[in-house]
Amino acid sequence: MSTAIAHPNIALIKYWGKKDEELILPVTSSLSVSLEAFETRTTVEVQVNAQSDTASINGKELEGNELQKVTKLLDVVRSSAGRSEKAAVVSVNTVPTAAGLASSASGFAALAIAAADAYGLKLSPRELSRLARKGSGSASRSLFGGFVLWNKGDDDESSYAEPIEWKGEALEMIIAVVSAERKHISSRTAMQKTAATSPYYQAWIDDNNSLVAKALKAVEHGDFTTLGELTELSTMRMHAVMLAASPPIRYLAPVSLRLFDAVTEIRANGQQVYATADAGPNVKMICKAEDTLQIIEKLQQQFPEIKFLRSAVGGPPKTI
Ligand code: 2P0
Repeated sequence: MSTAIAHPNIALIKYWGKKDEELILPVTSSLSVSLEAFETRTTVEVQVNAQSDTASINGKELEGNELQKVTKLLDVVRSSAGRSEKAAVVSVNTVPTAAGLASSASGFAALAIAAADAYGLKLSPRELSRLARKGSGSASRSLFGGFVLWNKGDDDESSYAEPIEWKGEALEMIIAVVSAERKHISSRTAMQKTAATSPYYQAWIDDNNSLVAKALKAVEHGDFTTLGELTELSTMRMHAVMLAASPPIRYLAPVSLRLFDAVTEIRANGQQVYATADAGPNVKMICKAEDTLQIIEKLQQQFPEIKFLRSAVGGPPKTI
């Protein structure tokens, strides 16, 4: 039996689309930051006599497609380990489900680590990031703490995540929880529809790869201004490419855009904060740790109905 804990991550430079659906090889590299405040804790227990795998998240048994994704990852582990026993997976998520933070990233990262350990596979963090990637793309980035680059690569071997050192001041994230509604269209499906129908898709690929290269330099130089500006560009360009799909895919709500405006205004008044949003209406912001409280205060005045969560930059996953 093995238990692992992993943190979610927020992409600053986004992943939006695959060139290989089976191996989950992305069309662009991406760059993220880990969140300390939340975690997924997953236990994998090998079951000698079981006929099939079981999995639960926060006490709820998974079925259908969700269970299939877990079994698929366990099959990869079993095949490498030369084992065939089924497993029981129990996962506890402290990522607030309403926060719009992809729990699939921390979930599949914790599952990859716990499953490899439970079946006796000794894998390096890089190998574990490749394994987690096959469960969910963004999970490859949750194998490390801090700032993380997921190299798109061009095959299973070369598509992995690695940590990059941030040389700047301490940063924090603010999460504006605007909606607890489930997504009307999953990221996976939305990516496929964007690739198939958006006339701007190739431009997105070319441009986002160049943003990754610039963001890497900004991280290496501790240049928060450039990193923040690139984050907003990658965010808006990701939403733009999916808005151009047919039919259009729109995750941002009117309140999301009002939050982006509020962030621009706070910045104009001298505090550095940059906003991003993923496959949902919630807005996440990145700022200097010394400014977090004041920024939340300003936002709270303007948006009394919204709950603002904060998080420091998270560390790497661990086994217990
Ligand atoms: C990201 N997102 O880079 C992007 C930005 C959402 C918007 O990765 O199909 O759950 O399992 O590989 O990783 C969400 O998609 O998709 C995501 P799959 P995933 O964080």
